[in-house]
Amino acid sequence: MVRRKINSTAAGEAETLLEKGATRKRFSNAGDVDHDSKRQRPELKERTDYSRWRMRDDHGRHTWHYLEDDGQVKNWPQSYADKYYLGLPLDLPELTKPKEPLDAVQNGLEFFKKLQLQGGHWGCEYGGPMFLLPCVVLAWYVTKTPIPWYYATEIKNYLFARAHPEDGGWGLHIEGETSVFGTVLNYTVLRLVGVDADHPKMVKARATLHQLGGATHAPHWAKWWLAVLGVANWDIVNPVPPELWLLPDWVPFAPWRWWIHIRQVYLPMSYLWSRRWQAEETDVLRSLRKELFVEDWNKINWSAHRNTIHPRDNYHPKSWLLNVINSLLVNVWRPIFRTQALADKAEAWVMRLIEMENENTDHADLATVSGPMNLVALYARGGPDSYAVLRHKERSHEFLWVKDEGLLANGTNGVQCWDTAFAIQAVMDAGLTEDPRYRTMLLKALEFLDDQQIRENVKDQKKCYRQTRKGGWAFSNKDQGYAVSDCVSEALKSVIILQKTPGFPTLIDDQRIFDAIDTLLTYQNPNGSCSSYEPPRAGPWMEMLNAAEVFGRIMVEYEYPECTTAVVTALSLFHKHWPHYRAAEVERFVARAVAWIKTAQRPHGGWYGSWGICFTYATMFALESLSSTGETYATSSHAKRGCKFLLSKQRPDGGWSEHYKACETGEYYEHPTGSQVVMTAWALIGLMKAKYPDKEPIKRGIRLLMERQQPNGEWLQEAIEGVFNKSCMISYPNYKFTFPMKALGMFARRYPDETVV
Ligand code: LAN
Repeated sequence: MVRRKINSTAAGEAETLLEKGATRKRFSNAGDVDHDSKRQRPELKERTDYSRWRMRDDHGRHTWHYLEDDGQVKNWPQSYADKYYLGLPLDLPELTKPKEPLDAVQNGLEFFKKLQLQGGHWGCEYGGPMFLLPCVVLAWYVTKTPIPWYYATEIKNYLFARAHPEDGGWGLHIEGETSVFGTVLNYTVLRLVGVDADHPKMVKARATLHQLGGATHAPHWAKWWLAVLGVANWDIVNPVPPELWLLPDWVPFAPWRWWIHIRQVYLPMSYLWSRRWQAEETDVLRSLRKELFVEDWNKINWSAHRNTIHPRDNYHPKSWLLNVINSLLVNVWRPIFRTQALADKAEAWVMRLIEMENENTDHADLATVSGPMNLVALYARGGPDSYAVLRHKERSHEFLWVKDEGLLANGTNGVQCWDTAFAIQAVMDAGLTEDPRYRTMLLKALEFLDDQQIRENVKDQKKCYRQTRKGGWAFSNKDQGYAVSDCVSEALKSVIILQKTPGFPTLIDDQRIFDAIDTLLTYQNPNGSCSSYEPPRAGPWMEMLNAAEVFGRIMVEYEYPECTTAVVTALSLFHKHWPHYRAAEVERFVARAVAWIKTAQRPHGGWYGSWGICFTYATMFALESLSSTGETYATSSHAKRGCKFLLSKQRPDGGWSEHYKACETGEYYEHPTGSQVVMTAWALIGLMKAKYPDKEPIKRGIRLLMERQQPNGEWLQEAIEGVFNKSCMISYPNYKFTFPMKALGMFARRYPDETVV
């Protein structure tokens, strides 16, 4: 059983070879990265041959493969999707130029259809954050995982492509200004994959890093990684005591109350902190001690730099309370009261929680920070050969993505369910679900959602503090298995829409739909709103304990208009078709949720968005919530103010273009590069949902969407679309298809006689 699983992916191939002791044979000729300080480091190649990369989809598990063998290349041709991801020409014919918005949707679908994967969903790069690839590569390095030359080469290419054009450093995310966090970690990655310290780009990046104060000025997470590498002393890392997990549940700040991401990250972080675990020394690690610091490494007063941080990295300065707690933990708790027995007990419980995460996700883990960190913790616990370590290594490949610029790490193991749900809805909004041209595509998409529905709650749900999830959908895939309020909702809506369309089969029976509803109904907060993974388990005051410095709003769940709206619309659609199932609860839920939406409106009329940029995104959702209970421009002052807000931001060319600075500051900012198709689509959808009566401004936006569409039906990538924790941006490349198509389709149905261009 174990063996079969381990054999199942590309990484599996590597691991199996590793077990057989054949790794060297496979990788050494190819110049894989060498971790043994006694051996010579290989030369990196300029680039790989892009015609040899393939993305394999196995039930929504995505892994990239580089085919070195010509026979394999022939037997496994590149798909359109592969070529598209890699930026290779698709050679698709020009389509008839659209006259009407509906033609534009059809051209868009013609293109998008070709990108559908065999398993019925869509793939995409899900990059943006610049600290994720380091998590994967550093975890591999310290666990002595061979990194094949083609990965190393494309990692180098990606990081060089994404270095700041002027100062050569890296930011928190791809569009951000250079920070110590981004530069320390990505510089380290480059060195570990074999780039020389004398490389001109490294010299430049190092100079920038030193100007910013060097690694002593890095934020907590970077210091933690450097301590794990042995490039910094553990004394520079603010405390991450695992014994917090021993606190009784009633304690107001007990970790089970934190936001799921922070509590999952805290587990391996605290385990390794507690053990002060460090990787085996190598030449390159020794050299990094000289390269990353301005100070003479041997003379650094490590503990004096626990709180040193460059202002650019200090988005959320630590509270006075946290500083006091940290200092007590360092000076009193650890040296005087923390017995070994207590540390052992805490480590054991934290490890047990990691093991439960292993079981519940088949070692895929929640996301790209906790996953790699868990790998290191499991390696530190049981050495290189345990099943948990091997399976983690194998699954870590699912975080990776290859694109024209090189190889990066995605924010999660993909966007499968989420993008598929929106693709179905775009077709629905255009009234094309019964069109035979899209039947196969839609049927495959439905089959995918059928396959990906989560059928059971996690084992020991209470013990590991997980939310009910039965009947739900995750953002990415079932393996990851974390239901999210809006992911469940969007997937459920799409399933209902298709299953209620004549000619589509009922793959998901009523009971499974009810399971989804039962889970959704657990998501409402006392004030009527919805959060993401769980209802909040503590208040925003918990940010006083936010130690990460680089992110805001990370410690607990908050209330989100986006998530709330998704649940409202899913419940409303469900209620229409099943008017008797938990009817009173459903109605009450919707009424309270919409009432909450009104309270969250800002004085300027917009709503603050937490997962897309920013007011435009959330205002679209909020207006949809209002319209679901009949509140539109004509009937509701809230809808009216929302429309006015959007219209006040329309640009002379008819588009919208909010900049990510809005997420950081809470004020609307214009993007310097001008109108963006995704943002324009969001604003138009919001206006149309609110039934804004004047079609002229809407028509101008629609015209912009049509003008930006390429002759083959696609739209090109523009500025970054998504965000998390206020400060970090993340790409949603499929939004440039799904939202413009939705907006165009809605327009076509509302104004069937308009030609626009
Ligand atoms: C995501 C991606 C999807 C997103 C939506 C469904 C769009 C949203 O409506 C709810 C929240 C959710 C599920 C979400 C939460 C935070 C994630 C997982 C991410 C933005 C993708 C990456 C991010 C994760 C926290 C990255 C790792 C970084 C840490 C700070 C731990």
